Formats: sequence, structure tokens, C-alpha cells
Amino acid sequence: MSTVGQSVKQAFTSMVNNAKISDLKRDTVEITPSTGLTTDHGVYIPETDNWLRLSDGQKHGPSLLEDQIAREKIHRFDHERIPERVVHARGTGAHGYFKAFEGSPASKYTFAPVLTDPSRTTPVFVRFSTVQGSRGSADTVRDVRGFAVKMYTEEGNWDIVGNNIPVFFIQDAIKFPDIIHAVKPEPHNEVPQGQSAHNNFWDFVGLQPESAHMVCWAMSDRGIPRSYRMMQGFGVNTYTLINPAGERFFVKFHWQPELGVHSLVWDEALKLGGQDPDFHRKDLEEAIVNGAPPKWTLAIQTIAEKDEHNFDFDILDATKVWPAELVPLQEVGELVLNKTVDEFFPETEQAAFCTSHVVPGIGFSDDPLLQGRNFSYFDTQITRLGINWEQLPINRPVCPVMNHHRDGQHQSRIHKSPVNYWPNRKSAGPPVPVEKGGYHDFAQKVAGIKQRIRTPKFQEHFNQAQLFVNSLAPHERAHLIAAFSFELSHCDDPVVYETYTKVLNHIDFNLAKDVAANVGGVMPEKPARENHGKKSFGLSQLDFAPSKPTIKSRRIAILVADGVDLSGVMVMKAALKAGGAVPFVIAPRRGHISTSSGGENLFADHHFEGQRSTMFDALYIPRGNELFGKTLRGNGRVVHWIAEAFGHCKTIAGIGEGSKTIAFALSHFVSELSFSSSDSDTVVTSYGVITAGSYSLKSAATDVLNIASG
Ligand code: HDE
Repeated sequence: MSTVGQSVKQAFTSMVNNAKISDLKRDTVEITPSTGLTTDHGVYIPETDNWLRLSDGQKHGPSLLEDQIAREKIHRFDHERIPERVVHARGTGAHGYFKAFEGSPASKYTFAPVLTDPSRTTPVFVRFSTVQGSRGSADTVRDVRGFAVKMYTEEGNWDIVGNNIPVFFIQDAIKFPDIIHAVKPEPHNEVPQGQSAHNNFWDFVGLQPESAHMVCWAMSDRGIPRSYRMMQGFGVNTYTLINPAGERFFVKFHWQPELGVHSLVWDEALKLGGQDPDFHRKDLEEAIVNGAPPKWTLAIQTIAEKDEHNFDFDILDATKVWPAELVPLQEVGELVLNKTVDEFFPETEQAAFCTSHVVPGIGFSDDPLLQGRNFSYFDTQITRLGINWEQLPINRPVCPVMNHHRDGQHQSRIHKSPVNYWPNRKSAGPPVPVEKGGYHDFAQKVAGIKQRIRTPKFQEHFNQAQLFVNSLAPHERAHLIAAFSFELSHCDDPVVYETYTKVLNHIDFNLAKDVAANVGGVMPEKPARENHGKKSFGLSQLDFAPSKPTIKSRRIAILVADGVDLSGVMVMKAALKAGGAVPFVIAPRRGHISTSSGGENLFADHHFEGQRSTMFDALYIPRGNELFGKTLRGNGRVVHWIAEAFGHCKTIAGIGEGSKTIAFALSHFVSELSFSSSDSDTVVTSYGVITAGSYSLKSAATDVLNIASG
């Protein structure tokens, strides 16, 4: 999958270091060619292929239970699996760092050095995930993506356990088991996997109108990101910051990707689910290994305590965004992921996040979803990893840890002290409570009556769903209609899809009509409520186009066959590499390809059948001799590749025979294009032909760079 070999990858990742990577080295086992095989108790093993058995040398007799080596091997294997995460089971992770910007505006709101001190490099581990599917489910399914960040600060670990969507399905943590039971595979047959397109999910959200806003986000292009590197992250919940003067601010956290926010189209997502279920995992690794470490800017939105009630929504309600027009974003620092893990299980699988892990200067709010989460995460780690989960190498802080917690399964620390309680007769000795620099809870005045209620502002559910739908670009809206229609058409209980089309009419009359027409829902006669007509910045993905267009880390397929013009390939490859893209040469076979000038001096990375257009962002077909053109045009996979890439709005470029091949493949779709010139040079996108006819190779390369980055 990568253009560099394993040794280069190791060389690259071994260069990366920070306090956490050094800390992990304590437990990293180097394995050299001369490392001997041993049992777990350290005895060398001369043979690991045959169970000790009775035999006369000709016939097998019974295997003997006394073979402690075989027994140990099987025992260890039998217990390899641990429970998967109850949600977010499927994921991948990487190491990196966070650095506050020089003059970070965060210092007005917090004294936490991680956000304010630009001289610090804070090690970070990030795990991305999908929510619904099991550990082995496909990456590209329609789902919310997890974006969990663990910062190993000098004051302790700080976890921002976020998603790629800024709101959530429910307002109160007590509903979490219900929404998750509803979206997960149905209990009677454990179907479907990695999908929300089923009766139970749509039944629940149809009866739970507070989900409407989040459902719109999940059905939008946000639900099918192109890459983990091309999506935003959001803390979602309302946290607080405390400044040196002791003033408290409500805060929301946003991660903004350097590469902009991009999505697959649904047809690609569906196909990739089968063609390359690890598409997003491989994409993250490929970018890091090829020297394009993904980056995000951390931005905060803050509201002073005194302004808490100045909005027509409750700022503690996780089903609401804080519109950027009302609460501007302030950029405070940068996150970079520059190292892949050495081993998946001990690092990514054993990584455990906890919303309750905050550091001095950062606190919670009364957001009822966050309050429940603060209970849930620690609790779930006990089932998954055991009570000493914070001692696991990936989870332990890089600062000192010392207290009177003791024992429990898998205790790995040996405490040299005769007392394990406080106060004790050795009170002059450590560990003693630390006043200065310790975590002081904010002195918040609270009064109330114990009751199970939702306050009035928590009862409005459609204003922001409408704001989101209004803010979409026309193609995003079309995708939204298609996604609702796909999902509801997979529900076979009429009560379910009829109920949901009625809910849609509370969001947008035309949206409800379009979906109802597709799925046989209830066709509304008039809007259930007026559209307020408002839009907000930052809800459409188009608002996040990178300031400078880039093709960095984009995968470009160069289709070739025997008889290809070598220079055409090399010029384009060089141009793409200069732009930071990752070109792959694909041919009828992997190996050497003979070129028009003679000799076999072009090496193909893959053969046509081994890859699909869906795995690439753009396509280029160079010049070649007649045999070259005939081979490509006579290959159904190539013709399909071009047509499919065109259908998925990808940039397609061709020169000479390459251009003729594109014309041949697209003749059904773009009849108005003139491809007749035998040596015309062509760059096509779904937006039209960029040029045809007298077009130089160099300008074609430039155009590919410009277009692919658009
Ligand atoms: Fe989670 N969530 N969640 N969640 N969540 C878990 O913790 C929970 C919520 C999120 O890569 C679990 O370690 C409750 C919102 C991510 O390891 C569990 C509620 C957001 C991950 C849990 C929520 C998230 C989890 C399962 C409602 C976005 C994966 C395994 C009150 C801000 C972290 C685990 C990783 C994982 C509980 C709602 C994000 C059971 C009770 C809102 C990214 O503790």
C-alpha cells in the first residue's frame, strides 16, 4: 500500500522522538535475527512445530498433556482476545505532538501550560474510529468518526474524546444505552454490521426528536470522510477553562485539518467497504510513512460565565453548535501526527481515553452528557483492560504518578513503603497532597431541587437542524437527500420510514418531500414549521477548503501498458511528487513494462485487477504507441476505471493515446467532447474538459496539480 518499503518506514519512524516515545521504549522489545525462542518463563525452546507424542516412529500415538511447551502456546493463544470497545470498536491510532502557538489567545482563558506555553512540545496519541461496527468492520461505512486525543502533559494526561461531528444524538447520558442499542446490529439476528440503515435506528431517532440535528450531520458527507486526515474533530461537550485570575469560561474544542474537509461519495464508500476495508487505516499510515504527517489546528470557542444564558439555545446542550457568528473561533495551537505505532494491540487497542481526565486550568461544565461520560469511560476500561489500565504503557503519564491506590489485577508497580493510606505516621514522607500546582475544583455555587427534568431550552430540537440543512451547498444537499433515501429504503417497516419522513418535515419541507418521494414515506402537504432561513459559517464542508490548494498525500493512478512513452510518465510522476502527491503506476501486470523507446525500464507498482479507481484521487494516462492504446482500450477494467473515476468527480488527465483511451471510455457520458485529434492532450474532470488539442505535457501536469487540489 505504501510507496516506501518497510526498512525506510522503520528508519523514518525511528527518527521521531518525544517524552512519550522515550517512555514507551522501557517496554519495547527489540527482536534481532539472533533472538532465541523461549517459553514465558524464559527457557530456550529447540522445537515448536511438533507436540510431544507417543510414536513408534512410523505411526502417531496420542499427544501428551505433559508437554508444557505446547500447553503454554495453546493457553496463551486461547486468551489473546479481550472485549472490544462497546462502541468505537473499529479504529486506528498514531503518535504525535501538540504545540501552542506563540502568543496563544488561550492564555486569556486558562493557565494550563499545554494550551499557553509555546516552548512546550506535548506528546500526543490519537485514536480515530467508527462507532457502530465491530473491530473487524469496514472503514468507509456511513457513521460518525471518533477523534480521541490523549495529551501527555507535564501536569498529567488530558483526554479530549471527540468526534468528527460537533453535536450528538442525545442530550442526556442516560439515553446512551438506548441510542447505541438502537443503532448497533439488531438483537434477534445481529444484522446489520457497520450500518445505521435499519429499522431499529430509524425507529428510535424518529421517536427522539433531539436526534434530528445530529442525524442530519451523520447523513451528510461528514458520515463518509475521504480520510481521517481530512476531517474536523470536535470535543462536542462544553468544558470550562480557568484563567490565572480565577475566572471561568465555557469552552468548545475544534480540530481543523490542514488539508481541508473532504468526503468520499457514497458509491465509493460502498465499494471501498469491500475492495479495501482498511482504506482509512492504510491512508493514515501511508501519509505518515511517506512524510506527509497530518496536521490540525486546535481552535477554541469561549463564553464568559456571565454570558451563559444569553443565547436562544442552552450552551450546555450537546445537540447544539455555538454558531461561529455568535462565538468566534480562536486558534491556539497545532497537532501533528508523525509516528505510526510499533504494535497495534499494546498501543492502539490498549489505549484508553477518559473524559474525566483533565489537567489544572481545564474543567467540566454541567453539560448532562458530559457528566454521564465522566462516569462511563473509567468504568468501561475496567471491563476491557482491568482496574490497572492506567499503568499500561500507552496510558501511563509521562509525569510522576504516586498515590495509595494498590493491588488489583495486573498490578505492575512495586511501591517501597510500609504504609498505603493517608494520613499516616510517616506524614512527613511521600506521597503527600500537593497544594501548589494541584487540581483545584472550581468553587461553583449550586442550588436546586432534585428532579428528573429537561429545562425549557433543552426542548427545542429543530432550529439548528434547519440551520445545518440551509447552510449546505447544492451538491451537499443532494447527497443528504440521497443518504436519507438510502437509509430509509433499507427500513422495511412502514411505521419507521413514515414516522421519519414526518420528522424531516419539521426540518425542511422540500427535503421531506424529496425523501418521501424516494422511499414511499408520508408526502407532506405543507411545512410542519416555517424555515427561519438562517445559515451559519462552518457547517458546509466547503467552508474548510485549505487556504492554499494542495495535492499533498493524494493518491494518483498512472495507467500504463507495454509501449508507453517513458518520458511522459516520468515528467508527470516528478510533477506529482513535487506537489507531495503519491503516484502509483498500474499496468496489466506488476513488474517491468516495455516502453515505446525499447527496453523494460518502467516498473509497475500494481496490476489492473489488484486495484480499483475508488482507491485513488485522480487518474493520468500518458502517451504511448499504437499497441499501448489498443491494450488499454481493449481492457474492460481500464475502461471501467476511467468511467468510474469520472462518475466519482475525479480529475482525469490524458495525453495522446491516453487521451484517446479516455475519449473511448467516456464516449457515452460526454459526447460533446472532441477527442478526434489523434495526438490531442486532454485533462478532463467532471466539471468538463480542461483542454484538448495542442496542450503541452508540462501544462497538463500543472493543471492536474491545480485541479486535483481543488
Ligand atoms: Fe463515548 N464512549 N460515550 N462519546 N466515545 C466510549 O469508552 C459514552 C460520546 C467517543 O478511541 C466508550 O473506552 C457515553 C460523545 C469516542 O478509545 C464508553 C456517552 C462523544 C470513543 C463511551 C458517550 C463520544 C468513545 C466505549 C453519552 C463525542 C472512543 C469504549 C453520555 C464527543 C475512544 C471506551 C477510543 C468511547 C461512553 C457519548 C466519543 C462506553 C456514556 C458525545 C471517540 O465509555
